[in-house]
Amino acid sequence: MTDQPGPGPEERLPAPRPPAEAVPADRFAAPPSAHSFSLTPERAATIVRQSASARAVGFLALSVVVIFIAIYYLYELGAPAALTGLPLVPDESRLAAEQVAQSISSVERGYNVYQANCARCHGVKGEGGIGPVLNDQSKLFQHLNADYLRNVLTVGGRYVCGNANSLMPVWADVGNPPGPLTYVAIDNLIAFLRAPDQEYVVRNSDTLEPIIDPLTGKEMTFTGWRDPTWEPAPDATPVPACWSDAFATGSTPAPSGSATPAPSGGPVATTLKVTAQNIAYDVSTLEAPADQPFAIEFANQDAGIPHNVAIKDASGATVFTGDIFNGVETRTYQVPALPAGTYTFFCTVHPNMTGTLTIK
Ligand code: HEC
Ligand SMILES: [Cu+2]
Repeated sequence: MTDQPGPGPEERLPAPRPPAEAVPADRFAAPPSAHSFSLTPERAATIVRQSASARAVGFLALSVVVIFIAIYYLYELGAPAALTGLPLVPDESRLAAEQVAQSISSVERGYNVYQANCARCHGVKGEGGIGPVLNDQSKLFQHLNADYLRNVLTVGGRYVCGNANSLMPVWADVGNPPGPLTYVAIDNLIAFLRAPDQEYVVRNSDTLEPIIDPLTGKEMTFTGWRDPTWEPAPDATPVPACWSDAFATGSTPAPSGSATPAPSGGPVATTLKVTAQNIAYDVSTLEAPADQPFAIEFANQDAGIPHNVAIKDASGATVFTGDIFNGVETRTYQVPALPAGTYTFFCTVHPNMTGTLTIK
């Protein structure tokens, strides 16, 4: 092809081909065996072998699945009693173990909620203070059940004794007025309050990492309060619905508050004055002469709240317990003669109300 004009229209492309001529060749043919429809004995044997292996593979695969299901069943739901104790059989189902792990973490979170919100009134170990004791077995046995705790935390302290001026606020954020704690925090708190007396790990409330005691280098732990094996004595009086009823002698004004009989020999020379107001004593130190009976004029100014004055010696033994009574009222306790020494006076109801009594 060139840019020059072509020689003429009869020579345009495509150029006509010469007619095709068949090339002579031998016909290609398969050997006679290809045309036969019956199997050779070798081929038949191979096919039989192959299908047997295929069935074996299938059977193995099925067995693996079946065995897996059986093992997984035992792992997840626990082995039937007949199998436990055999080697390789787990003692505990995974679901049960998981439930235990979750309740442990609930208790550990509840511990933090308690220490942050409740310990200042109910004591770090629930021993009581401004608020009533919580770690008492007879209370934990039935009185402080999960429903009751949820009600107290939702309604506030007035749920306990019907005291509208209760010092204990509403804690649940669904209460009226709403408190600071969410449903989950309350659940964890209840789990903590009712935790059995095993050891738990103190954890950081954000990271949930165990907290290491800087002195010992070990994880800090705490122990649950409730002894699950505890049972009340058959003749025990049930815990009163209102905690202060356990203390109050209320309406019957007793002339002498002392548990020990008033000392004979006329009026005592020394009378100490103690006032309780807002769950605290007005004095932190008292002084009395040695080996002489004396009196304590005790004014309870907290309306409807029980207080008393009790005395323990340096070894912690209680040497005098004044009657517990509700305010507002004043009673005079007759205290027997005490040897010289340093004593502690305290309120039986509120372990954080204490002071020092010096006898000399
Ligand atoms: C300001 C102090 C204070 C704080 C903080 C406090 N409480 Fe109380 N709590 C009380 C007082 C006081 C009572 C007694 C109620 C009454 O009679 O008014 C009480 C009662 C209770 C009771 C009922 C006890 C019984 O014997 O029936 C429970 C349970 C309780 N509190 C749990 C808690 C928990 C849990 C927290 C932390 C979220 C908490 N309290 C925080 C003061 C407090
Ligand atoms: Cu008191």
